[in-house]
Amino acid sequence: MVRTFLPLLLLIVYGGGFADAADRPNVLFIAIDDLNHWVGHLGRNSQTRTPHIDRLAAAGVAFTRANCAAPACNPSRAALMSGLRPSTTGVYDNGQDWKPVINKSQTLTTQFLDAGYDVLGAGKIYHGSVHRPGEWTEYFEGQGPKLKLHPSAPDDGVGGIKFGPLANPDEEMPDYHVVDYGIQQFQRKHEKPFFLAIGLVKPHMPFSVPKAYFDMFPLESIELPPHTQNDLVDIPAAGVKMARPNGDHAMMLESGRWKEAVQAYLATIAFCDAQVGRLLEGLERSPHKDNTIVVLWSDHGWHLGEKEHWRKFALWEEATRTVFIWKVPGVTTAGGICGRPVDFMTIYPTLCDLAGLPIPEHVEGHSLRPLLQDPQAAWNRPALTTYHRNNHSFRTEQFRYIRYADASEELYDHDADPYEWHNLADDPAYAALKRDLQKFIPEKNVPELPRKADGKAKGSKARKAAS
Ligand SMILES: [Ca+2]
Repeated sequence: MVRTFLPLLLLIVYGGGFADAADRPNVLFIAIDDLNHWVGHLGRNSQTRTPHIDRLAAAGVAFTRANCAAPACNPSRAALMSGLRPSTTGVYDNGQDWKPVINKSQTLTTQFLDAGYDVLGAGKIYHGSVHRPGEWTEYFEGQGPKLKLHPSAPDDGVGGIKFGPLANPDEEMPDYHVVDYGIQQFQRKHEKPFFLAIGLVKPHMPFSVPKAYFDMFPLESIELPPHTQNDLVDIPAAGVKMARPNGDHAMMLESGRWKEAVQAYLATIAFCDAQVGRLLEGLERSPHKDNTIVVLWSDHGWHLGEKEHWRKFALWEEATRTVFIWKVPGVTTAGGICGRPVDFMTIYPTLCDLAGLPIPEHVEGHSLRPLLQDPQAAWNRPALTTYHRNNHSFRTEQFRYIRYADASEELYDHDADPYEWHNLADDPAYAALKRDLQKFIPEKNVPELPRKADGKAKGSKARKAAS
């Protein structure tokens, strides 16, 4: 008896409960680009319209304090896909090549390939849509777009902040084709379980989508995000340097077109949401709907003038907090809301855990399984975001603590100050809190890798419109 049962028992123990590769769940991994917390269910912006993302949130567990590992595309995605923080690899910003410092054996997709999955990718998963051979079964690179501004657009934006409605219909948008690819995979017969990574490039700039989405947000109805005068006066020089108030923000104020940029971002989010909706409907209509884990994340947040800052590239709430949703058959319960502070280093180990794959030794994050099962479960660590060497931001349920490389600091009490207007770092009452959070500073903070020219700078105007 013992001889008969032992191998089966071992398989169950080491296979996470799945006796056979074919029994493992599929994974739908939805990567969004530059979507901040302006989704309906997070309540940060009452004007945003994201019914499909909100429907997914209501069907599973929505995290309300999810933070990226790094507030820029390249380091955020390299960390998430490798399990290695920027402080471990030296990939801190765009333009730093992750490929020489992250081995094939370390990536998330390699774990699923090795476990017998079909690993299918489309669109932007890594920055620049880079995908190395041998780490994917198949990759759909998308189609070169021919996008044209709508005749009603006066121009393509303000300085480096690019926006304006397009003359093209949805069907000509690159994300539309990437979603089509995903829908085709749901309809295909699969011999193996699949890991399907769908990477959407909107709402990344330019905030340019078909005009119908702009029409959803009439300019006269647009409200600016909450902001305060002289918000940078209590911020150390290292923070002001990240805000660059004399750059995009000065130009935006000068132009008088701040509301137009907000309108364009909302429109681009609404387009993104529509594509997520098509993808989710494709899954729901397929035979895989009850055996597919869905995880949706965006690589980081975005400022639209808060703290006199535009874009990501900073360590405040707007740049670091974003959408994060899990729907896991048999694990999550509809309507789950989790307020624990988590960062995206959790995604890799959670997916391995849920699929019954071993979590490789090098992976720095922790599985979210306890929170997926019970969103109120204990979670005793802050979310950590790093931007450039030795600059770290720690988010707890109540506070955000930022410590820059020169040891200057910011501290915000989100219960009293959800927009981070009052820096409390010099108040001695918080000395113990700061010390506690400093314990989470990574032990290793390796030097920055050399920067190469950003790959996105290449290519035609049309290609830029899609990136
Ligand atoms: Ca991005």
